[in-house]
Amino acid sequence: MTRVTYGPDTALLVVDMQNDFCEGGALAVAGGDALVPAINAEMAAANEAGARVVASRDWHPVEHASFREQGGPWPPHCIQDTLGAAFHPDLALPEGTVRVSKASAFDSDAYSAFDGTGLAAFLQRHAVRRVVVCGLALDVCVRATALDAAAAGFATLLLAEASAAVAPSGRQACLDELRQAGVEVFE
Ligand code: VGL
Ligand code: ZN
Repeated sequence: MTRVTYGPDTALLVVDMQNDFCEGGALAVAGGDALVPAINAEMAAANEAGARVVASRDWHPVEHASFREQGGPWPPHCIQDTLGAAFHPDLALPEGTVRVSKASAFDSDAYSAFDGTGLAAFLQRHAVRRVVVCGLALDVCVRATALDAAAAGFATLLLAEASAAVAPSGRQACLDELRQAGVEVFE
């Protein structure tokens, strides 16, 4: 059961629930798949209450700057239009879910769903004041997205149980950092 009261002033932002970040993927995050049922329930609750659902996806070109071969930190992942870049097949995106693609320039990375996408202005245009964040990976793109949401002036909630970290050992430090930045963390 969701602990969030959703309404039209709230957006649920589901970050990067893509095959490459789930079991068997190119950059698999332990426990990624297991989040799907909880996120589906959250999306259904949000949608029913008139909250907008937004799903971001990491959407890299070939030879992206973040790939090891190009000197970046990650193995190749989420290459545009590949199976690895597709949303997890069991993710039940409600009709009307807004898709946001990010990190599509060859020469730069973007961890936050707000980075270079115009998402903040889109949400403001729709009178959204509150953003609820979940998904993958807690210590990378979820972290950056929640920090940007708070910095943009949205009341920001993180659903920690609907998020998993690349480096689980850093989980608590990450949650503390988000709290420090004004994000309300639901554990
Ligand atoms: C992500 C590593 C590289 C993420 C994206 O979505 O958390 N992590 N690119
Ligand atoms: Zn990436």
